[in-house]
Amino acid sequence: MNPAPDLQAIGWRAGIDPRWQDAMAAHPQARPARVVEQHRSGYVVATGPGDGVAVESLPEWQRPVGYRKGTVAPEDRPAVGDWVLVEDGKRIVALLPRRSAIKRAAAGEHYRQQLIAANVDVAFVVCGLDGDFNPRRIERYLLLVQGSGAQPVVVLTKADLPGADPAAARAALAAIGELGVPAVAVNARDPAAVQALSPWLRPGDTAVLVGSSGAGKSTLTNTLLGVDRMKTAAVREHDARGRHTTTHRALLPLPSGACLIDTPGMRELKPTGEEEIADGGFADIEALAAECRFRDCAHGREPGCAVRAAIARGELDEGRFLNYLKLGGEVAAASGRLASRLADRQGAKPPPRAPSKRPGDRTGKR
Ligand SMILES: Nc1nc2c(ncn2[C@@H]2O[C@H](COP(=O)(O)OP(=O)(O)O)[C@@H](O)[C@H]2O)c(=O)[nH]1
Ligand SMILES: [Mg+2]
Ligand SMILES: [Zn+2]
Repeated sequence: MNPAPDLQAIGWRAGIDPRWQDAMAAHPQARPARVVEQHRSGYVVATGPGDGVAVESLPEWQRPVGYRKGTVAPEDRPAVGDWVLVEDGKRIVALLPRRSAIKRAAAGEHYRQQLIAANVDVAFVVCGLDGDFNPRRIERYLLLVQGSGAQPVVVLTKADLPGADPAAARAALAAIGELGVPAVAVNARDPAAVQALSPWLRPGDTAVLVGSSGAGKSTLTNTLLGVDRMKTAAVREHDARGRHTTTHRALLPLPSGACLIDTPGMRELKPTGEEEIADGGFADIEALAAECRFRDCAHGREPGCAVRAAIARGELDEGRFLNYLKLGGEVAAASGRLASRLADRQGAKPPPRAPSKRPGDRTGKR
């Protein structure tokens, strides 16, 4: 199959992923399309720039996500950036395997994952150089992005503000720099300045913007688009935080030939339990910990603790160490919850994954 140039304008890569063959053979009438918007009520897909259509999808993807044995886990349902097969231009019949997925754990009593974006090449971790600048938060984002298959790039916005100090920010992010993660400081409102991101926005690339509300994600999107497509918010002065103005995730083709996914600010970015703690830029702390006298050193008051010694010598930032402990604890707790969910699911009989609609099975109860 020779995809139309239109598909290439929304991130279609040359050739077809060999893992897609089975799904394509099972649905010979269906055509590939990309999920460009995700709403509570359903999906909008496109086969080219600017032609989004609302489509139906499989009933098992429409059921409430709440925990029920045998329901399709949220990370196995389509998300923005996914390639899907669409029949008659109006019905998603299959989700095609992903080359990358950025996920977090959803808040709530039961373990659930939430997909932030799929099939992305680059994740721009956006943080303002204003009062909201927070290296600890950037470490958290990196931890979640590193294992996703997408390349992280830190984008420090508001470099034009009087108090902005890009050099100090880069110094605070030195350990992240050691991982080879670039940090670019920009004025997100300035079209010339945002050209600094063009190495990651080549034709066919898909990038996602992540970062807290008010960081400048929608501003960057608008500047890169050259038009104001996304609503932006004035920052409240007392706490430098913006209001949530981006209400859904959307994939937008850029003039450069790349695609950009803007996301609503995420208040809580919890690890899924699949992360590697060193990916948050903590490899140096892990190396120090290996030098502690006790193998199970908790780096508290144990004698011979190499980590505490490094903090005392001023060689390790204590705030970064505390974040390492906090994130490490969260990853460990989440991986425990993930393991018990997997065990649970193996115990439960999985539902038949019918490719077509099954009328009469609308309640999702079983
Ligand atoms: N001066 C300046 N203001 C910015 C910059 N980036 C974002 N802003 C402002 O910060 C506020 C929040 O930006 P917005 O793009 O809505 O943030 P989002 O929540 O991450 O999408 C808006 O008032 C923007 O105009 C920047 O680089 N420089
Ligand atoms: Mg926004
Ligand atoms: Zn120790």
